[in-house]
Amino acid sequence: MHHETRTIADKGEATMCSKTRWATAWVDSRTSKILAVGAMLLATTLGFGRPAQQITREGDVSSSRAKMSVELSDLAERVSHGSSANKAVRVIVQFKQTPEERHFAKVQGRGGRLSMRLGLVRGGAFSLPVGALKELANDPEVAFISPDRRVSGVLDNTTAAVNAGVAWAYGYDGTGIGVAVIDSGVNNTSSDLDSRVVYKQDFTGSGTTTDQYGHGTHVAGIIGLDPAHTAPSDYVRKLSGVAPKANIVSLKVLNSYGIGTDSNVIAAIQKAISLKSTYNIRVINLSLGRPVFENYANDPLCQAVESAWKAGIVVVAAAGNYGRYNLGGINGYGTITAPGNDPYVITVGAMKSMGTPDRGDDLIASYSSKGPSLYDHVVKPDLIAPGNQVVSLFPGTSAYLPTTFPSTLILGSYYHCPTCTYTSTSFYMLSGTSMATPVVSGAAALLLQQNPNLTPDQVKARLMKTAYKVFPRSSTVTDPLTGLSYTSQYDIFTVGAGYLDIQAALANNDLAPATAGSALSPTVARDSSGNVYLVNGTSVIWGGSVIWGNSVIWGTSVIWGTNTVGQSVLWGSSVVWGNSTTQGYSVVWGTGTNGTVDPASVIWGYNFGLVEGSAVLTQGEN
Ligand SMILES: [Ca+2]
Repeated sequence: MHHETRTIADKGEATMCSKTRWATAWVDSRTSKILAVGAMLLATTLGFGRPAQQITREGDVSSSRAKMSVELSDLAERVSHGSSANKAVRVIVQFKQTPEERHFAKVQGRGGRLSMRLGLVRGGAFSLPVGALKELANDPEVAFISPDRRVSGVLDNTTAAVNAGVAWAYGYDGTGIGVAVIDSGVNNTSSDLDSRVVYKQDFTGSGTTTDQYGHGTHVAGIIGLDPAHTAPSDYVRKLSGVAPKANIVSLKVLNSYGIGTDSNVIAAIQKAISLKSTYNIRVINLSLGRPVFENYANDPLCQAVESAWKAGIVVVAAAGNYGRYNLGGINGYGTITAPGNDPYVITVGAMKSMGTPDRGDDLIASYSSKGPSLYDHVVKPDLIAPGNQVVSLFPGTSAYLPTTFPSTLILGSYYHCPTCTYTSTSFYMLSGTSMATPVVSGAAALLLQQNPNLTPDQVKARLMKTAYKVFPRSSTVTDPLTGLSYTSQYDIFTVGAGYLDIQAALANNDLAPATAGSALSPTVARDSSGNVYLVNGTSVIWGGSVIWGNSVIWGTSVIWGTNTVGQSVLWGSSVVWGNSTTQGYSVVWGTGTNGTVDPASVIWGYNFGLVEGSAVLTQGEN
């Protein structure tokens, strides 16, 4: 079972995971070629050792090989001499004719357990002892046996895009690392997470630690969902969190409508710091935010997260979902939310997996908030990670989000079986930088498991330096409801240092200085000509293109592409660069009327920008 938790369907991950995935009969393409050669040699040897007529007879060893996929064939060879012959493997058996009961009985007679009939391929899916593979393949009525290969799911796409499978293959799964999820609570009704929610506390005054909104459970699942416990063997998709053995500390600060207050969040951060040694809390996940009203040095929410950082905790915060805002011609620039505007934390924007595990087709979500931060002009986000249309844990049928927005619900066909038409009460789908943030939190947990001595700065610098930096120059999406188009540039204020790559981060040994603040996000300044420059300040590691990529940084000048004066540089609006807090505030966040901002309210896709925020959360972007 331990190995099976690491399986993911993506081909690229299969390549990296082959060594530890043998029990589930996965091999990489390179290995299978080697095996194929070995199998041919073996078959030839056997052939020479037998009368010629047996070579072609049904039931011969060589014919049984021909009727099994190469990975199963090799698996069967390996265990035939060992004690693992009774170990079950999930297979699809195809018969030469439409199977009748006697066909299924044949498999069951060899210890197979039928999990699903597959009339379309004249066969069925079974769990079968490895030792029975050869015999079954020798059956003249059997056409072919192959592993019941996993297809990819959306969370699979999420973990695949950031190369999480490699971490699992190396044995990094978050074991022993505590992640504080400061959110709407975590419902651990599913044992996918159950035993690892090690602490719960309510800060909202609701009198319950239950996730009444439905957000925190989903977020916690992206970090720590472990499919090993509950996903039955007949599931066609197994969804896994990024750090599926991490412990979760649930601190509830958002009420049943997803609203909380600064004070609740600050109290929760304080609690997380006080519990740090008890639960080895090394990461705080903040998939929440509210508008920026003042410099981070004054903002109490920012000061609270800085305290956590000083206490040695990696703080990961959402960038915000306001990247489509264009009031004052800002094109979504200057919309990073607090506390994501704080230079000490890791701020995360959202990519779209495009429904595939390969990251090559991934695009930025146009709703992902962009930097620089208002007033302080901090370069944000720091990283981007998959956050669009992510399937994760369902909070229960009475929670606000799934009840209010049926579009978030998914069918059993999504992960259970192709013909399962029931509405899932195990998983559902949400979108936004809220979902991208826990992907990075999970990654931080993996890095800290690998090297517990890393400081928060060192974790941040490692993740940023090793982030994938190959992007298109721009992409455009049209909202199907409004017909409005949004063009995203892949610049430093949109994608930060790049797309999270866990494989690259784990393989890297570079250490930022242990000096506190060594990975402070830099600030930028704009001269009278409109040129934008990095201001490195006390930071010592942001000097060059290593962190940001050549296409966005040249010297200390922030450029986009190769054309520094390109007409399509969108972030020129003076509003974003203004030093007047009232000017910036009123344009970016609006004042009064519809969408009134309550300064005391920590909002997330609700109060301010209610309609758009909700649409992002519940539908994402195609
Ligand atoms: Ca993809």
